[in-house]
Amino acid sequence: MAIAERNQTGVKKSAYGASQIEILEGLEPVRKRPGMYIGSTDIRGLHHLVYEVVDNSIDEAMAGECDRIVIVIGKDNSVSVEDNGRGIPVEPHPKSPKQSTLEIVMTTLHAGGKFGGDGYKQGSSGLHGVGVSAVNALSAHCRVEVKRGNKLHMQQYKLGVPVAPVRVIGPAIGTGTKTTFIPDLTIMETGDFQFDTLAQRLREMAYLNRGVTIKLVDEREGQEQETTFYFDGGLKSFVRHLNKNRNVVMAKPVHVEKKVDKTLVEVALQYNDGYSETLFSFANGINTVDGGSHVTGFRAALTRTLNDYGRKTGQLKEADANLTGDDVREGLTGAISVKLPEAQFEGQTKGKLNNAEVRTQVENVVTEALAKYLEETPSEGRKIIEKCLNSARARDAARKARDLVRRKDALDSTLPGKLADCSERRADRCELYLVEGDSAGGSAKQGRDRHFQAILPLRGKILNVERARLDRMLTSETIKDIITALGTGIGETIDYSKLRYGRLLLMTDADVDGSHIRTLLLTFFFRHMEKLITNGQLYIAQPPLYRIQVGKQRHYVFSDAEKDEFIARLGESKNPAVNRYKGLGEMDPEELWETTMNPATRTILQVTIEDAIKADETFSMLMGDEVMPRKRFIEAHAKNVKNLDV
Ligand code: 0RA
Repeated sequence: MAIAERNQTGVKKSAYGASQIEILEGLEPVRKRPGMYIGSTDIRGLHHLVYEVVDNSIDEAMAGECDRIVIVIGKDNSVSVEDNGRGIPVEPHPKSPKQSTLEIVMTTLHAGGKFGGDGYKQGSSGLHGVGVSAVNALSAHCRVEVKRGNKLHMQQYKLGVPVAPVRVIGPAIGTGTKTTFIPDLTIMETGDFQFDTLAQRLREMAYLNRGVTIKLVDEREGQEQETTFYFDGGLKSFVRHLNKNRNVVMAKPVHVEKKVDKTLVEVALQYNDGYSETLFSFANGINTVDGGSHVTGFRAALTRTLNDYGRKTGQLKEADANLTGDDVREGLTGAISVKLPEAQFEGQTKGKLNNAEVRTQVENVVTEALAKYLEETPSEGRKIIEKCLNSARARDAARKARDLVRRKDALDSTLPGKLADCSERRADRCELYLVEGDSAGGSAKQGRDRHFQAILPLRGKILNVERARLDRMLTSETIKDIITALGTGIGETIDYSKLRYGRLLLMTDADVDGSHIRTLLLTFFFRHMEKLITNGQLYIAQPPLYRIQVGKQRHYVFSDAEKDEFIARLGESKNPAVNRYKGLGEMDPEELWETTMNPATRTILQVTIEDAIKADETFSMLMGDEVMPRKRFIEAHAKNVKNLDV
């Protein structure tokens, strides 16, 4: 047994081994400032602990030494990660001959990297490889078992401090490493691992490491479940998955994996007949949300290769302008992964790859693979170029439509006739309600505070088109009215400084039509005025579903469950009059003001970019040709009003 003493940070120190003290000092900073090492101590940080341990096994898989990783959430709220790699070395470390390498790895900050040779280092969610020692430091209890040289070695730790030296506890067949930890809840705010969150990230890791089986098991009482990820196709499987609700233009994704110098480049892409781009990029397993040199190289290759090919086949005529980057992005689904020894990240969130050499490496790999694909499958090549030409034409038409909107603006700066504007002129104090239907629009106009609230009624179906694209959206009178009312213009020349309202509120009925209109509007804002969303200026108004009148008192509730609860609480003697609103139009101006517009009493939901992305996905599903998902969606949502927030 180790004799424990306390230092000033409350870390219990084991008293064995003089050299130990130095190393223990090494883990103190992690417990002092956990946020610096794992991002936060909330649920995200908790999951980060798991990813950190899994990353080490992924490193071993990347080295080609491991093809199976099993993660188990235990009954005791522990997590164990087991792999069939070579096992962390247990031999004395050359630089510290009295200590097992395993112990140094577990108790020294950043030790992982030093022992990993010149392999690629995997990283998690923006915090790159702080090492399993950080997890150890933040664990009430941790245990590592290593199968190596036909022996099972083991060491245990408390708060990162070894309980005893590494020991052999039995024989072993095969090799591998198993790390089990229970987070220290005096530092971590929660120990409640979320199966679905872990599964999502592990799935991503499986896509990025083809041929590796990743299994997640939940053994906690009452929530027993498991899932296994294995993707032989790597990023090709990923792209197929992303396109699963869309109509693809190519039978199979183009897929290439190639090593250039020390960089491993993997790319998969497949066009669909939609109008947006879905592009994921990773560097050493980290999702590079802000792109970087690998994405730049990819885009350059795509534009150049498609132009070259279009010219060669004659689909692109001499008089035609080159396809632009935007033209080749429409309907593109792609995934890029690079693995390199010294990845450099930049930006606030470290989400952008900075290594300049990667640009040409990716560009060359993609150019070669794509040119070959186009040569070998000319029928697909033709379809892709045709699609890009369509995008170019649409962009041209959109430009003309936009000019029209602008010219109209210049000649006649009057606001839409249906707009009931507010009297306040300072945009940041103004709100614009976009209201479904003329009748609700009328109530809103009467009920509002005209000083700062403006109303624009939206009549009927906003867009009665099967396939909404920018040019068609812009021909919709309703969308033109919205753009004119907002004052920003649209497209490349959009000017947010001209925005006439600080806040935009979508007010639609709680039925299928309402949800359709809301999905369309969210998609429009997501695709054409994304900044309104990222600035947090877009909201969804929440009109009540029921009015419950008891005597002279009126109460409003927002769901069936709330209504049932309210009535149950009233008890037997009361006789409430319950009124279900079929639409906003049934509310009189006072009710609309009180429940949905008065800042003091209303509930409004801020639209996040995730909401908008979901709406965009729903939109593409609703507009797509696949009938079943659309039918299922409409059936599911016709019943359940709560889920209409798509
Ligand atoms: C460096 C060298 C060797 C194995 C590992 C790292 C290793 C680390 C981890 C962490 C989790 N699972 C792991 N599996 C392996 C072994 C080198 C050799 O045997 O020659």
